[in-house]
Amino acid sequence: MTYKFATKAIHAGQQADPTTGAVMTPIYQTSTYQQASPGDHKGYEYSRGTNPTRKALEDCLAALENGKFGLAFSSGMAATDCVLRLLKPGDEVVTGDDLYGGSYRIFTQVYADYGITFRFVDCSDIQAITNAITPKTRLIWIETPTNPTLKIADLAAIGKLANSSNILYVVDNTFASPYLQNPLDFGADIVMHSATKYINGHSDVVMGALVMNDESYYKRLFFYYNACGGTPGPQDAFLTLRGLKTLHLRMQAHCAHAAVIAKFLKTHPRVEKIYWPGFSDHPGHAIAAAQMRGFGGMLSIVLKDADLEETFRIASRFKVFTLAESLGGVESLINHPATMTHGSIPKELREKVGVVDNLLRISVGIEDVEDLLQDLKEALDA
Ligand code: P1T
Repeated sequence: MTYKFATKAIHAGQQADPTTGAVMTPIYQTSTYQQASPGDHKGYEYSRGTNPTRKALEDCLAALENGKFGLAFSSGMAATDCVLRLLKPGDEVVTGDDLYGGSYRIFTQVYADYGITFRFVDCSDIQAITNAITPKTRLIWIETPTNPTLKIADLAAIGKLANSSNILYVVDNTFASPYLQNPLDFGADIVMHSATKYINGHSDVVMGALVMNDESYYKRLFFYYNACGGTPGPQDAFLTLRGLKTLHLRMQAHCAHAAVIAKFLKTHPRVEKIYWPGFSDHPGHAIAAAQMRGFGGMLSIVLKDADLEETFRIASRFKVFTLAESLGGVESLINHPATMTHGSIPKELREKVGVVDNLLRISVGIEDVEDLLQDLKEALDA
Protein backbone atom coordinates (compact mmCIF):
# COMPACT_ATOMS: atom_id res chain seq x y z
CA MET A 1 0.00 0.00 0.00
CA THR A 2 1.24 3.47 -0.79
CA TYR A 3 0.52 6.16 1.76
CA LYS A 4 0.06 9.87 1.36
CA PHE A 5 2.52 12.51 2.59
CA ALA A 6 1.44 13.11 6.21
CA THR A 7 1.13 9.40 6.96
CA LYS A 8 4.63 8.84 5.58
CA ALA A 9 6.02 11.83 7.53
CA ILE A 10 4.70 10.33 10.77
CA HIS A 11 5.29 6.60 10.17
CA ALA A 12 7.71 5.79 7.33
CA GLY A 13 10.80 3.92 8.49
CA GLN A 14 9.46 3.58 12.01
CA GLN A 15 7.90 0.76 13.96
CA ALA A 16 7.41 0.09 17.65
CA ASP A 17 10.75 -0.86 19.18
CA PRO A 18 11.00 -4.68 19.02
CA THR A 19 12.57 -5.03 22.49
CA THR A 20 10.25 -2.74 24.54
CA GLY A 21 7.34 -1.71 22.35
CA ALA A 22 8.40 1.97 22.59
CA VAL A 23 6.27 3.80 20.04
CA MET A 24 8.89 6.45 19.30
CA THR A 25 12.15 5.29 17.74
CA PRO A 26 14.67 5.24 20.62
CA ILE A 27 17.86 7.29 20.54
CA TYR A 28 20.33 4.45 20.06
CA GLN A 29 23.15 6.26 21.82
CA THR A 30 25.81 3.68 21.04
CA SER A 31 28.93 3.75 18.92
CA THR A 32 29.15 -0.04 18.53
CA TYR A 33 27.14 -3.28 18.57
CA GLN A 34 27.80 -6.72 20.05
CA GLN A 35 28.74 -9.52 17.64
CA ALA A 36 28.15 -13.14 18.69
CA SER A 37 31.18 -14.14 16.65
CA PRO A 38 33.03 -11.95 14.13
CA GLY A 39 30.55 -10.90 11.44
CA ASP A 40 27.58 -12.45 13.26
CA HIS A 41 25.52 -9.38 14.22
CA LYS A 42 22.01 -7.94 13.90
CA GLY A 43 22.79 -5.68 10.93
CA TYR A 44 24.65 -3.02 12.91
CA GLU A 45 28.42 -3.01 13.48
CA TYR A 46 29.63 0.54 14.12
CA SER A 47 27.64 3.79 14.21
CA ARG A 48 29.72 5.75 11.70
CA GLY A 49 28.27 3.40 9.11
CA THR A 50 24.86 2.50 10.50
CA ASN A 51 22.75 3.38 13.52
CA PRO A 52 19.08 2.39 14.02
CA THR A 53 17.85 5.92 14.87
CA ARG A 54 19.60 7.34 11.81
CA LYS A 55 18.32 4.46 9.66
CA ALA A 56 14.71 5.25 10.65
CA LEU A 57 15.26 8.88 9.61
CA GLU A 58 16.91 7.88 6.33
CA ASP A 59 14.03 5.56 5.43
CA CYS A 60 11.50 8.26 6.30
CA LEU A 61 13.34 10.84 4.15
CA ALA A 62 13.51 8.39 1.25
CA ALA A 63 9.75 7.80 1.49
CA LEU A 64 9.00 11.55 1.54
CA GLU A 65 11.12 12.18 -1.56
CA ASN A 66 9.59 9.18 -3.40
CA GLY A 67 13.01 7.54 -3.41
CA LYS A 68 14.32 4.12 -2.41
CA PHE A 69 17.46 5.08 -0.48
CA GLY A 70 18.23 7.83 2.02
CA LEU A 71 21.49 8.90 3.63
CA ALA A 72 21.79 11.41 6.48
CA PHE A 73 24.90 13.55 7.00
CA SER A 74 26.30 15.76 9.74
CA SER A 75 25.45 18.87 7.64
CA GLY A 76 24.10 19.85 4.26
CA MET A 77 27.66 20.61 3.20
CA ALA A 78 28.76 17.07 4.17
CA ALA A 79 25.99 15.73 1.91
CA THR A 80 27.15 18.00 -0.95
CA ASP A 81 30.75 16.95 -0.35
CA CYS A 82 29.75 13.29 -0.60
CA VAL A 83 28.17 13.82 -4.04
CA LEU A 84 31.19 15.78 -5.30
CA ARG A 85 33.41 12.80 -4.42
CA LEU A 86 31.83 11.02 -7.40
CA LEU A 87 33.79 13.40 -9.68
CA LYS A 88 37.31 13.00 -11.08
CA PRO A 89 39.92 15.58 -12.14
CA GLY A 90 38.98 16.98 -15.57
CA ASP A 91 35.24 16.63 -14.99
CA GLU A 92 32.95 19.61 -15.42
CA VAL A 93 29.89 20.71 -13.49
CA VAL A 94 27.10 22.97 -14.70
CA THR A 95 25.37 24.77 -11.87
CA GLY A 96 23.31 27.86 -11.08
CA ASP A 97 24.65 31.38 -10.77
CA ASP A 98 22.48 31.95 -7.70
CA LEU A 99 23.40 29.41 -5.04
CA TYR A 100 23.86 29.10 -1.28
CA GLY A 101 27.23 30.76 -0.57
CA GLY A 102 28.60 27.59 1.05
CA SER A 103 27.86 25.58 -2.10
CA TYR A 104 29.66 28.20 -4.20
CA ARG A 105 32.56 28.03 -1.73
CA ILE A 106 32.98 24.23 -1.76
CA PHE A 107 32.81 24.29 -5.58
CA THR A 108 35.32 27.10 -6.14
CA GLN A 109 37.59 26.85 -3.11
CA VAL A 110 37.71 23.10 -2.49
CA TYR A 111 36.83 21.01 -5.56
CA ALA A 112 38.20 23.44 -8.17
CA ASP A 113 41.62 22.68 -6.59
CA TYR A 114 41.15 19.02 -7.55
CA GLY A 115 40.88 19.90 -11.24
CA ILE A 116 37.09 20.11 -11.51
CA THR A 117 35.61 22.97 -13.55
CA PHE A 118 32.38 24.64 -12.45
CA ARG A 119 30.24 26.62 -14.92
CA PHE A 120 27.74 28.98 -13.33
CA VAL A 121 24.72 29.81 -15.47
CA ASP A 122 21.19 31.10 -15.01
CA CYS A 123 19.43 27.88 -14.03
CA SER A 124 16.04 29.31 -15.01
CA ASP A 125 17.27 29.41 -18.63
CA ILE A 126 17.34 25.92 -20.15
CA GLN A 127 19.24 27.23 -23.18
CA ALA A 128 21.99 28.62 -20.92
CA ILE A 129 22.30 25.21 -19.24
CA THR A 130 22.37 23.44 -22.62
CA ASN A 131 25.06 25.83 -23.92
CA ALA A 132 27.27 25.21 -20.88
CA ILE A 133 27.36 21.43 -21.39
CA THR A 134 30.52 19.99 -22.92
CA PRO A 135 31.63 16.37 -23.45
CA LYS A 136 33.31 16.64 -20.02
CA THR A 137 30.15 17.59 -18.12
CA ARG A 138 29.47 14.95 -15.48
CA LEU A 139 27.12 16.75 -13.12
CA ILE A 140 24.28 19.27 -13.25
CA TRP A 141 23.68 20.74 -9.78
CA ILE A 142 20.50 22.77 -9.42
CA GLU A 143 18.84 24.72 -6.62
CA THR A 144 15.18 25.64 -7.12
CA PRO A 145 13.90 27.96 -5.75
CA THR A 146 17.38 29.45 -5.53
CA ASN A 147 19.00 30.93 -2.45
CA PRO A 148 18.43 33.88 -2.10
CA THR A 149 16.72 35.30 -5.23
CA LEU A 150 14.10 32.55 -5.62
CA LYS A 151 14.75 31.78 -9.28
CA ILE A 152 12.85 28.75 -10.57
CA ALA A 153 14.50 26.03 -12.66
CA ASP A 154 12.39 23.77 -14.86
CA LEU A 155 13.04 20.42 -13.17
CA ALA A 156 11.53 18.26 -15.94
CA ALA A 157 13.27 20.08 -18.81
CA ILE A 158 16.65 19.78 -17.07
CA GLY A 159 15.84 16.15 -16.29
CA LYS A 160 15.32 15.41 -19.96
CA LEU A 161 18.54 17.17 -20.90
CA ALA A 162 20.61 15.46 -18.20
CA ASN A 163 19.18 11.99 -18.78
CA SER A 164 19.61 12.16 -22.56
CA SER A 165 23.23 13.32 -22.13
CA ASN A 166 24.02 10.78 -19.39
CA ILE A 167 24.87 13.51 -16.90
CA LEU A 168 24.31 13.05 -13.17
CA TYR A 169 21.46 15.37 -12.16
CA VAL A 170 21.32 16.56 -8.54
CA VAL A 171 18.74 18.94 -7.08
CA ASP A 172 19.27 20.81 -3.83
CA ASN A 173 15.65 20.76 -2.61
CA THR A 174 16.30 22.68 0.62
CA PHE A 175 14.12 25.72 -0.13
CA ALA A 176 11.08 23.70 -1.21
CA SER A 177 11.25 20.72 1.18
CA PRO A 178 9.84 17.35 0.11
CA TYR A 179 6.35 18.59 1.00
CA LEU A 180 6.35 21.10 -1.85
CA GLN A 181 8.49 19.41 -4.48
CA ASN A 182 9.93 15.97 -5.31
CA PRO A 183 12.74 16.31 -7.88
CA LEU A 184 13.16 12.54 -8.36
CA ASP A 185 9.71 12.57 -9.99
CA PHE A 186 11.09 15.01 -12.60
CA GLY A 187 14.15 12.97 -13.54
CA ALA A 188 16.68 13.98 -10.88
CA ASP A 189 19.11 11.21 -9.93
CA ILE A 190 19.79 12.51 -6.41
CA VAL A 191 17.98 14.96 -4.15
CA MET A 192 20.09 16.85 -1.65
CA HIS A 193 18.82 18.65 1.47
CA SER A 194 20.15 20.86 4.15
CA ALA A 195 17.94 19.05 6.68
CA THR A 196 18.93 21.85 9.07
CA LYS A 197 16.11 23.83 7.44
CA TYR A 198 12.47 22.80 6.85
CA ILE A 199 13.05 19.08 7.36
CA ASN A 200 14.12 19.51 10.97
CA GLY A 201 12.20 22.75 11.21
CA HIS A 202 13.14 23.81 14.74
CA SER A 203 16.63 25.33 14.30
CA ASP A 204 18.16 22.93 16.81
CA VAL A 205 20.07 20.56 14.50
CA VAL A 206 22.57 20.87 11.64
CA MET A 207 22.09 17.98 9.21
CA GLY A 208 22.17 17.03 5.54
CA ALA A 209 20.53 14.34 3.45
CA LEU A 210 20.65 12.62 0.08
CA VAL A 211 17.86 10.55 -1.46
CA MET A 212 18.02 8.48 -4.64
CA ASN A 213 16.47 5.52 -6.46
CA ASP A 214 19.50 4.04 -8.19
CA GLU A 215 21.16 1.34 -6.12
CA SER A 216 24.60 1.76 -7.71
CA TYR A 217 24.68 5.46 -6.73
CA TYR A 218 23.46 4.50 -3.26
CA LYS A 219 26.23 1.94 -2.84
CA ARG A 220 28.91 4.36 -4.03
CA LEU A 221 27.62 7.23 -1.87
CA PHE A 222 27.22 4.91 1.14
CA PHE A 223 30.84 3.89 0.66
CA TYR A 224 31.99 7.55 0.84
CA TYR A 225 29.61 8.29 3.72
CA ASN A 226 31.14 5.51 5.78
CA ALA A 227 34.72 5.88 4.51
CA CYS A 228 34.84 9.66 5.03
CA GLY A 229 32.60 9.69 8.09
CA GLY A 230 30.45 12.83 7.87
CA THR A 231 27.50 11.08 9.53
CA PRO A 232 25.28 12.53 12.29
CA GLY A 233 24.78 11.21 15.81
CA PRO A 234 21.58 9.53 17.02
CA GLN A 235 20.35 12.49 19.10
CA ASP A 236 20.28 14.72 16.01
CA ALA A 237 18.63 11.95 13.99
CA PHE A 238 15.93 11.64 16.67
CA LEU A 239 15.25 15.38 16.72
CA THR A 240 15.02 15.49 12.93
CA LEU A 241 12.70 12.47 12.85
CA ARG A 242 10.52 14.25 15.40
CA GLY A 243 10.59 17.47 13.37
CA LEU A 244 9.55 15.61 10.23
CA LYS A 245 6.28 14.50 11.82
CA THR A 246 4.88 18.02 11.42
CA LEU A 247 6.55 18.96 8.12
CA HIS A 248 3.24 19.07 6.23
CA LEU A 249 1.56 21.29 8.85
CA ARG A 250 4.53 23.59 9.14
CA MET A 251 4.89 23.96 5.37
CA GLN A 252 1.21 24.84 4.99
CA ALA A 253 1.64 27.62 7.56
CA HIS A 254 4.98 28.80 6.09
CA CYS A 255 3.37 29.07 2.64
CA ALA A 256 0.23 30.82 3.88
CA HIS A 257 2.16 33.36 5.95
CA ALA A 258 4.70 34.04 3.22
CA ALA A 259 1.84 34.79 0.79
CA VAL A 260 0.33 37.35 3.20
CA ILE A 261 3.70 38.97 3.85
CA ALA A 262 4.73 39.00 0.18
CA LYS A 263 1.51 40.82 -0.73
CA PHE A 264 2.07 43.36 2.04
CA LEU A 265 5.68 44.02 1.00
CA LYS A 266 4.96 44.21 -2.74
CA THR A 267 3.33 47.64 -2.43
CA HIS A 268 5.33 48.91 0.54
CA PRO A 269 7.04 52.24 -0.28
CA ARG A 270 10.37 51.08 1.21
CA VAL A 271 10.50 48.01 -1.03
CA GLU A 272 12.04 48.45 -4.47
CA LYS A 273 11.79 44.82 -5.54
CA ILE A 274 10.45 41.58 -4.14
CA TYR A 275 11.35 38.01 -5.07
CA TRP A 276 8.61 35.45 -4.38
CA PRO A 277 7.56 32.81 -6.94
CA GLY A 278 3.89 33.08 -5.95
CA PHE A 279 3.44 36.36 -7.83
CA SER A 280 2.03 35.88 -11.34
CA ASP A 281 4.64 38.34 -12.68
CA HIS A 282 7.56 36.27 -11.27
CA PRO A 283 9.31 34.85 -14.39
CA GLY A 284 9.23 31.32 -12.94
CA HIS A 285 5.65 31.46 -11.64
CA ALA A 286 4.08 29.07 -14.15
CA ILE A 287 6.84 26.48 -13.74
CA ALA A 288 6.71 26.80 -9.94
CA ALA A 289 2.94 26.33 -10.05
CA ALA A 290 3.40 23.20 -12.16
CA GLN A 291 6.21 21.51 -10.24
CA MET A 292 5.59 22.71 -6.64
CA ARG A 293 2.59 22.21 -4.37
CA GLY A 294 2.97 25.70 -2.88
CA PHE A 295 5.28 28.66 -3.25
CA GLY A 296 7.25 28.18 -0.03
CA GLY A 297 8.09 30.28 2.97
CA MET A 298 11.07 32.20 1.60
CA LEU A 299 11.15 35.65 0.04
CA SER A 300 13.72 38.37 -0.54
CA ILE A 301 13.36 42.14 -0.85
CA VAL A 302 15.52 44.95 -2.17
CA LEU A 303 15.14 48.04 0.00
CA LYS A 304 14.49 51.31 -1.80
CA ASP A 305 17.21 54.00 -1.53
CA ALA A 306 19.06 52.10 1.20
CA ASP A 307 22.84 51.90 1.39
CA LEU A 308 24.60 49.23 3.46
CA GLU A 309 24.28 51.19 6.72
CA GLU A 310 20.59 51.87 6.28
CA THR A 311 20.05 48.21 5.35
CA PHE A 312 21.86 47.16 8.53
CA ARG A 313 19.77 49.63 10.57
CA ILE A 314 16.53 48.16 9.22
CA ALA A 315 17.75 44.57 9.62
CA SER A 316 18.59 45.24 13.28
CA ARG A 317 15.21 46.76 14.15
CA PHE A 318 13.02 43.65 14.23
CA LYS A 319 11.51 42.32 17.46
CA VAL A 320 9.74 39.13 16.32
CA PHE A 321 11.96 38.29 13.34
CA THR A 322 15.51 37.39 14.40
CA LEU A 323 18.50 38.60 12.41
CA ALA A 324 20.37 35.33 11.80
CA GLU A 325 21.69 32.96 9.16
CA SER A 326 19.65 29.86 8.27
CA LEU A 327 15.99 29.39 7.36
CA GLY A 328 13.09 26.98 7.51
CA GLY A 329 12.58 26.92 11.28
CA VAL A 330 9.28 27.66 13.02
CA GLU A 331 10.63 31.10 13.94
CA SER A 332 10.92 33.95 11.44
CA LEU A 333 14.42 35.00 10.44
CA ILE A 334 15.89 37.97 8.56
CA ASN A 335 19.23 37.52 6.83
CA HIS A 336 21.57 39.89 5.00
CA PRO A 337 22.95 37.60 2.27
CA ALA A 338 25.72 39.92 1.03
CA THR A 339 27.54 39.86 4.38
CA MET A 340 26.14 36.73 6.01
CA THR A 341 25.15 33.59 4.05
CA HIS A 342 26.64 34.65 0.71
CA GLY A 343 29.71 36.51 1.99
CA SER A 344 32.06 34.04 0.29
CA ILE A 345 30.82 35.01 -3.21
CA PRO A 346 32.84 37.87 -4.76
CA LYS A 347 30.90 41.16 -4.73
CA GLU A 348 30.70 41.65 -8.50
CA LEU A 349 29.49 38.08 -9.05
CA ARG A 350 26.81 38.25 -6.40
CA GLU A 351 25.68 41.71 -7.50
CA LYS A 352 25.27 40.43 -11.06
CA VAL A 353 22.59 38.01 -9.88
CA GLY A 354 20.89 40.50 -7.59
CA VAL A 355 22.58 39.80 -4.26
CA VAL A 356 23.10 43.50 -3.65
CA ASP A 357 23.97 45.27 -0.40
CA ASN A 358 20.33 46.33 0.12
CA LEU A 359 18.88 42.82 -0.30
CA LEU A 360 17.30 41.18 2.74
CA ARG A 361 16.16 37.56 2.78
CA ILE A 362 13.18 36.60 4.90
CA SER A 363 12.39 33.13 6.21
CA VAL A 364 8.74 33.43 7.17
CA GLY A 365 7.95 31.44 10.30
CA ILE A 366 4.71 30.11 11.70
CA GLU A 367 4.10 32.67 14.46
CA ASP A 368 0.83 34.64 14.25
CA VAL A 369 1.01 36.36 10.90
CA GLU A 370 -0.51 39.59 12.31
CA ASP A 371 2.49 39.89 14.65
CA LEU A 372 4.89 39.30 11.76
CA LEU A 373 3.17 42.01 9.70
CA GLN A 374 3.27 44.44 12.61
CA ASP A 375 6.98 43.76 13.15
CA LEU A 376 7.72 44.36 9.45
CA LYS A 377 5.65 47.55 9.45
CA GLU A 378 7.47 48.95 12.47
CA ALA A 379 10.94 48.01 11.18
CA LEU A 380 10.33 49.47 7.71
CA ASP A 381 8.41 52.60 8.76
CA ALA A 382 10.56 53.68 11.72
O1 P1T B 1 24.15 24.55 6.59
P1 P1T B 1 24.14 23.16 6.04
O2 P1T B 1 23.18 22.25 6.74
O3 P1T B 1 25.50 22.57 5.89
O4 P1T B 1 23.53 23.26 4.54
C1 P1T B 1 24.14 23.98 3.51
C2 P1T B 1 23.10 24.49 2.55
C3 P1T B 1 22.93 23.82 1.33
N1 P1T B 1 22.02 24.22 0.43
C4 P1T B 1 21.21 25.28 0.67
C5 P1T B 1 20.22 25.70 -0.37
C6 P1T B 1 21.32 25.99 1.86
O5 P1T B 1 20.51 27.03 2.07
C7 P1T B 1 22.30 25.59 2.82
C8 P1T B 1 22.50 26.34 4.09
N2 P1T B 1 22.01 27.64 4.05
C9 P1T B 1 22.06 28.55 5.05
C10 P1T B 1 22.69 28.35 6.21
C11 P1T B 1 21.40 29.83 4.75
O6 P1T B 1 21.10 30.61 5.67
O7 P1T B 1 21.15 30.07 3.57
